[in-house]
Amino acid sequence: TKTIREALEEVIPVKQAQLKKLVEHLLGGMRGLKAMLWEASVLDPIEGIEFHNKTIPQCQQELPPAAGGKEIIAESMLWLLLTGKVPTEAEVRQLSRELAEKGELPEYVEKFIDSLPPTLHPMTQLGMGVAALNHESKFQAAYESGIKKTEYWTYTLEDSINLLARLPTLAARIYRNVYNPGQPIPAINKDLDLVGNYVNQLGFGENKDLTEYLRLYIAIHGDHEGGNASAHTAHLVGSTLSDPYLSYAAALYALAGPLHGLANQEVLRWQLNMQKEIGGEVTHENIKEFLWRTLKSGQVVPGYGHGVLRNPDPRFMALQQFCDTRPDLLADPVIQLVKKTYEVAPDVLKEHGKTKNPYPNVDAASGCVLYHYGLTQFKYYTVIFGVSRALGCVTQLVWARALGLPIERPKSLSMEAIEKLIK
Ligand code: FAM
Repeated sequence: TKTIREALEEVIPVKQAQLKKLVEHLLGGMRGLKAMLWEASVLDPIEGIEFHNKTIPQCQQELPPAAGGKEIIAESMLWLLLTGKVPTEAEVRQLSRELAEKGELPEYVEKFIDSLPPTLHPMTQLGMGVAALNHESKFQAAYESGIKKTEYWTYTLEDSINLLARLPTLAARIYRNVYNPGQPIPAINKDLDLVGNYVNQLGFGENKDLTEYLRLYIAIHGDHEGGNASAHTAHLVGSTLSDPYLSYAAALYALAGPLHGLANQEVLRWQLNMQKEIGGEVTHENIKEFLWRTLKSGQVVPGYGHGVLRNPDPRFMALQQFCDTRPDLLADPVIQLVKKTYEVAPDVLKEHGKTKNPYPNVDAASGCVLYHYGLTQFKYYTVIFGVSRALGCVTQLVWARALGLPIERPKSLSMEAIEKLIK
């Protein structure tokens, strides 16, 4: 009698051989497959992301910043994503106030988060906290009471606003628990924007440059059309009429993968290793050697490559531009290393010849500025991405319910069925 392991050991090589034969017919990760409606943004391989046809520089020009600030804020971006319109300053201030008023966490969530071991990855904690917030879901309660389909979107919007309001408070509490246990968390300031409050609660409120950086960061990470793993997950889970909390909790666990959002944590770890190995004098030559060592050891170069983009990511360019205007950032050795890596990595990746896109994505730049400003715990970086990506995901949830989009259910095929198709 065979064990289940022995039975599998026999089947796997047969399937592997079958797959090899079929490989050119399989849709590798559904790349390029047009299968989803997503209104808020479209990703062009060359031009990069456009939010309702507006590029990042256009958004920087047109969207109202925080009082006394220059960068795009989360509220302006959310308004644009949801409505397709540029908000007025008064509209943005009103939205900031609404979010601030709804930002407190329920006590049971505070207690739950405080009970988690500080060694549990911050992204795992964030997803758990967001899922627990579904206790509060207005959509779920209304669904149970028997609402009409045409009313779904209003309850989805209400949950979405509550989720967006609470995400930074939750994320800041996780930061406090993991890195500064016992430290008090400042109360939400009703006159401040969402990210202004988030930075305050993280304990960096005095640093106006970091606040501006995170405003820009959170606005431009907000949406990247629908096919990326986190956005698609939120959409898929939401299509079952799971409420926005559960849908977004699922999305966060897609974001937590190293090929997706966790790449920003990985980039900084990798760049710091590079710095340690290279030592004093950083030249293009020794960066190249380090890149080849990474590639030859079978690892990916984190922060490079993309499923859709075939040019440097305009989000990377916007974050680089932020550095270019500040002498303290330009003088930072890690920021210089990121810049120098960008000067050589595309050629190395072209020569390596595997990746379809040898250029940097947003994660190549996002962590080094945080590091410079003293937010040095890079296991936390994806949480910041997670605070941001909710903007696009909840926008889609509201529109999916408003348009009555159906449950997602693509067709899968076995290898035999594919073979029959291509014979
Ligand atoms: N370094 C080394 N090899 C790479 C590479 C990189 N940066 N990017 C792609 N490749 C390889 C890839 O592993 C694949 O190899 P195999 O044929 O051996 O499987 C080959 O090149 C073709 O891949 P592709 O078609 O160019 O890329 P995919 O669309 O399959 O994957 C990424 C896209 C982003 C997952 C991939 O480029 C990658 O792993 N990059 C590094 C991780 C990263 O930075 N992720 C963040 C992406 C980001 F924008 C985000 O989600 N935040």
